[in-house]
Amino acid sequence: MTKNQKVLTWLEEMKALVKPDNVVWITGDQAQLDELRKEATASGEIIELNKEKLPGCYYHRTAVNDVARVEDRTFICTPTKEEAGPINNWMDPKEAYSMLGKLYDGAMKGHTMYVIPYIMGVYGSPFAKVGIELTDSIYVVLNMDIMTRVGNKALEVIGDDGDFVKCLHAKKDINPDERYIVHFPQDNTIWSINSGYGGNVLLGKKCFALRIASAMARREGWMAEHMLILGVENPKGEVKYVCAAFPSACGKTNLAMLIPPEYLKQQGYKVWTVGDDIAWLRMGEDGRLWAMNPEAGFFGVAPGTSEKTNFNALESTKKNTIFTNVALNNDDMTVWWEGLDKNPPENATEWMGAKVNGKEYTASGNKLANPNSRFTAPASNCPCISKEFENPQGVPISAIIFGGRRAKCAPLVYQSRNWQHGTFVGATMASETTAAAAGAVGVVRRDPMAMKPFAGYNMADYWGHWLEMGKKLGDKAPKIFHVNWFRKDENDEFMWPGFGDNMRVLLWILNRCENKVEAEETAIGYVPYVDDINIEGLNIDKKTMKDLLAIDKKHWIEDIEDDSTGIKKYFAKFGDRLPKEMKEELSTLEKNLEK
Ligand code: GTP
Ligand code: SPV
Ligand code: MN
Repeated sequence: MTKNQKVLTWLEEMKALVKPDNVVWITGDQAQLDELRKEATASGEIIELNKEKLPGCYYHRTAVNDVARVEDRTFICTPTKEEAGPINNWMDPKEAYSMLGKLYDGAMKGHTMYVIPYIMGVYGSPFAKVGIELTDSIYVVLNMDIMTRVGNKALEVIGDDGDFVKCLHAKKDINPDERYIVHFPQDNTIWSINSGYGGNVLLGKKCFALRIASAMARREGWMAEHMLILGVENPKGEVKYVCAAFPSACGKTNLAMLIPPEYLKQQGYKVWTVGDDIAWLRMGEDGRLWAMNPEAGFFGVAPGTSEKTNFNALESTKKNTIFTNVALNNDDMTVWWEGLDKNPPENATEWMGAKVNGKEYTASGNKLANPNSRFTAPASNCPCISKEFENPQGVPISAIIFGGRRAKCAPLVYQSRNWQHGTFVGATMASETTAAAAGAVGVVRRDPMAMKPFAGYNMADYWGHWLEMGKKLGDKAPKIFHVNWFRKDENDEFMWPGFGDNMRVLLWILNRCENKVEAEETAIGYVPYVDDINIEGLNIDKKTMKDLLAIDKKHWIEDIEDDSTGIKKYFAKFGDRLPKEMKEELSTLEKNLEK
């Protein structure tokens, strides 16, 4: 398959460790993948769905204890603990290899090991990078085929001597007590064991394209970010691109594929999707910041996805898609999840595998689909995929948007004063936790740049790297904004309609980038004048808009001072490594709030 000695040597070592019965190289050939689909269907690992309604689609359930990323079992194994920083789990690399080596010993006995060479990024792009994942799971092979560019062309990219990211995954026995997702940034190596769920095992995604890549990016002077990339086309046909970093299950896929409200559609506005989860950013020859989506598919949250909320995502799942942990409609072999429509199937199988009457089951408050159930869909299925999706150079970025779930505090949108302040806005982001990671849901936690679970090195150094990038970009740097679609009123209801109507906020952002609209300078940055966010056709009054944009100094001071989640407590964790610019920005904010 390859003459690359680094690949062959590593493969021999790994074979000796996990001792598979045989080894199969994934070539990227469709006939081979078809055979694997047949094999996994025969064994029950996947179930083929309705050939007419969902051609090429399959259904899969993971173990009940294995339905989300496991952040407490995710490790960054840098030579010293300080390099991993205070908010990553750390193990000494030698100890980690030795401890895990024992778990992997013979883990693939009796099984086939699949060797998946894959490209993160556009084939032929100078910014693309290659990984090779070894796995004992056909489900992983089929998902990687959708999410990345797999097969011989990846081997071609690394050639006889090129480097690659070494990824080892074994399902073993899905024992949660021995589940580990471990990264060795110095060795470009990822070891994952005892899981079969998404972000824990599709090692090109969070493990490589964020944790390992963020460390590479710092060494090489670029950025790997948990960001969607979208293009807004105006009626003149000009397209401006923005990136947005929201924590897991906080609306990236939805924003990336949004359909503008009627009044804007009629004027000719359109949104094009370049990526929905990860962006690799670097300075282009023109001095601007350019973004490329390293992925080839969407691993999207199913619940809440409907024709109304995200038509384009739903359309993307109509063929060649894998559904994980949603509910099955046994009558016509289609899928269902909460929020798809109001008709749960009567003859259903819920996500844990029990046959239930879906109507009665949901009526008594049970969920048919796991809240973190997902679809794996090829990006090429997406009706609004950007024509720049395959552009090896990526797209130039006008604005970077941060955001999270904040019932209080953060207004609908505000703009930072400059890159340094914007870096502070990103660094102090907080959000209520979601089902995308194992653990409590709805708890406010700091999630800087939506990268808390994904930075492959010390977060303080990561902020330093952001500041460095800002210096390099100078006045060509994108403008930095913060949004909050999730502000709630006293009845605990979302105040902002969200979804397609977020376009109204995007337009304010782009107008700011082009100096087309004034804004009010406040303690936290620039906030829109109420009349500058168009509410035509919305069931929202001026008073609500005012509330959505209001800055309650009390909440902001609390956000800084809070004993458990406050910014001060948070920054203190990083000790001397905290960039001085972040301290400066904090004291500016405090002074502004006192006024
Ligand atoms: P990951 O794939 O985990 O990184 O998530 P994501 O950031 O892509 O989130 P996604 O777009 O899948 O949205 C997650 C959940 O938030 C879904 O249940 C959506 O229905 C909901 N959501 C998305 N956008 C909005 C919005 O503007 N308003 C409200 N209220 N909910 C939203
Ligand atoms: C996320 O949790 O941010 C995801 C899903 O995009 S996973 O691939 O599981 O990380
Ligand atoms: Mn994500």
